[in-house]
Amino acid sequence: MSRTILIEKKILEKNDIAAARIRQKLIADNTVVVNIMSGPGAGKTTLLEETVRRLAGKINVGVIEGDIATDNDARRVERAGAEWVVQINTGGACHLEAGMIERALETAPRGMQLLIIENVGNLVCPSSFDLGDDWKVVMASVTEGQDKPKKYPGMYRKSHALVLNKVDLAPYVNVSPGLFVKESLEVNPALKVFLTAATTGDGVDEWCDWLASLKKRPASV
Ligand SMILES: Nc1nc2c(ncn2[C@@H]2O[C@H](COP(=O)(O)OP(=O)(O)OP(=O)(O)O)[C@@H](O)[C@H]2O)c(=O)[nH]1
Ligand SMILES: [Mg+2]
Repeated sequence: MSRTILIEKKILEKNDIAAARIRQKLIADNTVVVNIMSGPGAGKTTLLEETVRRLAGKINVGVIEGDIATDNDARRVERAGAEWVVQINTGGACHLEAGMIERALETAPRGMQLLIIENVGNLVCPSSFDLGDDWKVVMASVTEGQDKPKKYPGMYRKSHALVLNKVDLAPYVNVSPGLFVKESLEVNPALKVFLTAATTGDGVDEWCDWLASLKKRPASV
């Protein structure tokens, strides 16, 4: 085995051990963990702001924000009313790792029902790292173009749901949301699909209903 592959294998093994510890820790409170991944700027934080506003008073939601730099996203979600938010700055790494989530959880309150993790904006690396999550969500925006699901299939294959955002812009960028969804389902037919315009709120209620209905998945799945 070449040295590069060996090092990559070791990094992923270390990550998996930390992810297992996270699952063990969160099982006590039955906290459902959702990992949202997308390319930069698809609208993750905008959707989270709307989500936090809608779920306030119904579900106890915590948020972990992942970015290379700045705490802008944590401040946005906090302003929207999130009870517990932590910003992770990776300092250059293009994805979150389980060890980072473990450290962030040290200050988490008890009784969190839903933990939403916004991963670093990147369509490739984040899906390789288990964060102790129960549900993985790939978010895309129509402005990326409908060829992206097949060009970046890994994240689509590993996800349970697709949020196709910025549908309000579809007429201006010559993209068909229906075709985008079709291309996505050809990569992963099991994806649960949401069409949203996070800035206008379109489709966000359906997304929030789904989040509120989620159960923890067995650790082995
Ligand atoms: N027209 C339109 N603009 C949107 C929509 N959702 C988000 N935006 C805009 O897209 C830009 C990026 O949104 P963010 O929510 O910061 O995206 P993000 O995925 O969190 O970005 P990173 O965390 O940097 O990867 C902002 O200017 C938003 O106002 C939408 O549904 N329609
Ligand atoms: Mg963001």
